[in-house]
Amino acid sequence: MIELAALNAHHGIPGQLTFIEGPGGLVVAEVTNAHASATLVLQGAQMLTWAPIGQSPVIWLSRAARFVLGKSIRGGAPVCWPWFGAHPEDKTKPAHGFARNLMWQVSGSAIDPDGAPQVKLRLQDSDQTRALWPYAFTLELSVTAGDALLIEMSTTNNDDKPFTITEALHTYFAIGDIHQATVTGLDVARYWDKTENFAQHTQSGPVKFEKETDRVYQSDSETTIEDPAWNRRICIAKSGSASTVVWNPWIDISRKMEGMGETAWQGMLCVETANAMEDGVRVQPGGSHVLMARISVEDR
Ligand code: TA6
Repeated sequence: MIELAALNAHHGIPGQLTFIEGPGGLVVAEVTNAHASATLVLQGAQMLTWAPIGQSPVIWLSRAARFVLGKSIRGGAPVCWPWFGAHPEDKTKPAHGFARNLMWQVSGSAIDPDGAPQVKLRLQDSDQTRALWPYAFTLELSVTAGDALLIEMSTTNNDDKPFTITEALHTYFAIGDIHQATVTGLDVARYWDKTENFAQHTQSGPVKFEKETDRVYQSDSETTIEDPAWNRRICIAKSGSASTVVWNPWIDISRKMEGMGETAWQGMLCVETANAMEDGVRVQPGGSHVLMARISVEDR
């Protein structure tokens, strides 16, 4: 068990950032201040919750989520890295890579100039990661939880050979009603449809939801979730990202999916800041790449 007292002494910020023992004994960084409340679990550097003060949750966390060491938690913002989806050659390797299942180290904390607490977590290669992916790397995730939520993930290649990653901030958003929600900002973008064996299509107008939706869009644009049921919109600005993944499992998959809950699909939607499919990122020895998502919410 990570020593909570030492973590709080080194990285805690009195009244704003505290490390606590969360469900399943997992260590959680808890932010509560005048701007927002948020939680981030050290396992997987996974955001669990975030809401500006006065708003209902913006990041969705399943009520049926299981908190188990070494397993991704259903909801929040799991980190998919160094591959997104199934491993391209070896389906026995973990889906969405290994970063979401491993314990990260706290590498820093601060208050940004707007008064928002910032936490930095780091993951480095180990025997365990090199058995799955044979490269030396540093992966760093920085979260700034204020009126807006800023997530920056930087990949550094510490190896002597280049590598290519696919990746995603697999963010689950809380919405009032999937039947009424739409996603704008993807008009005319090309996408691969996983529900049609990755057939390619072009988006026309806003994305609407009438059935299982699982798509990788080629787009570096900002997207907006329009949520008439809760009378608000969620804006997702990004950089370092050539793909946006849009996912809702709908009824049948939700029933079978671990930690999801039977009816939960009606109140969630994933819009993921990613580099996937053809848009993997090549990182040279000594080089870095930064993926950034900035999430904000406003009334409609
Ligand atoms: O991003 C969409 C997706 O790749 C879907 O195909 C779906 O399986 C989902 O992620 C969840 O994956 P997980 O491995 O967390 O169950």
